[in-house]
Amino acid sequence: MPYKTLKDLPLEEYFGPGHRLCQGCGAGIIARLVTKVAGANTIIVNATGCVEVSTTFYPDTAWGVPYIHVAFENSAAAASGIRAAYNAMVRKGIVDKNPNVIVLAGDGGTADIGMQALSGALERGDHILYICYDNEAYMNTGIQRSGATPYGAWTTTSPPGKLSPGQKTTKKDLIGIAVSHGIKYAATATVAYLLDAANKIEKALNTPGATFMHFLSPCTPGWRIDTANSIKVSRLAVQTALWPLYEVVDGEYITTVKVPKRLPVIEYLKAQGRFRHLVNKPEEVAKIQAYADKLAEKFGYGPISP
Ligand SMILES: Cc1ncc(C[n+]2csc(CCOP(=O)(O)OP(=O)(O)O)c2C)c(N)n1
Repeated sequence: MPYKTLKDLPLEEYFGPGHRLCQGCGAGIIARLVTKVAGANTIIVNATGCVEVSTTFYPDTAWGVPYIHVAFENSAAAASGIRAAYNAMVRKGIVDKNPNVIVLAGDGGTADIGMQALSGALERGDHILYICYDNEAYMNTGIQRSGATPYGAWTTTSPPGKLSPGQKTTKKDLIGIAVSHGIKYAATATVAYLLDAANKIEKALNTPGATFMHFLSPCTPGWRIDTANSIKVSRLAVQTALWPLYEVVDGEYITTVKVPKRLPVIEYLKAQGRFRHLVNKPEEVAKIQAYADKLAEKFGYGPISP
């Protein structure tokens, strides 16, 4: 663990203030942390989405490292190509250092639209770090559901009503999908646990081959939360076991942040407007609680404690 406290993080900043992400946006915190840990010798490959539109307003850029915006479908393929080009340039002595190649893509760009390119890169084992910042919907285009939207959440395309709880399906298990490709390192993270996240980014970058990180990224307009509450809500996701923090090293699942006393999921649900329609429906809350209980069992989180 290279970082024991947040004070150990590099002071250098490669993701500047002046980006136009919302106040309280998780993705801005993730971009800042990732570039801090990765350092100057890094290339960011960014799929279409909030991060792209909000950090690259012509003629400005928030990026202090080389950055490329690619189409939604092919961010992992573009990263593979950059890696192959640098491998060749290092071999030929044109450059002496191989950069970190890091993809940043939303859940729409990962769980749905960019899945085939991601699968190809993971299966080939190209040495890239793919980071999905998961705000649990297509936020940039106005909050449409994705394959990573959780059960019961309101979005504009999963509206709750008499016959609908909101989103009708559960989230895709992106880590499970990534791990099934035989990669050596995958991890979950979120912005309320920055030290845990920083150490995972470092570990992923130092692991040969393809690595994958799944970051829960609060979205204040999409989750219907106050801008001041995004860290609190991200912490509640972990404390309720809806977002356990773990890593998968060579196929072995290891919990990195233990939660001996769990909170009931209602605490997470009632903190967000996107679940407002569910909080007085005990049968729906029970379904989400059962989902969290399974995760708690898998990752060794403790019992619910008042
Ligand atoms: C192939 C394609 N389909 C749709 C769009 C329109 N589009 C641009 S951004 C976006 C939402 C992206 O969602 P996500 O990947 O979850 O990232 P977020 O906006 O939440 O950051 C969509 C649908 C597009 N640019 N390209």
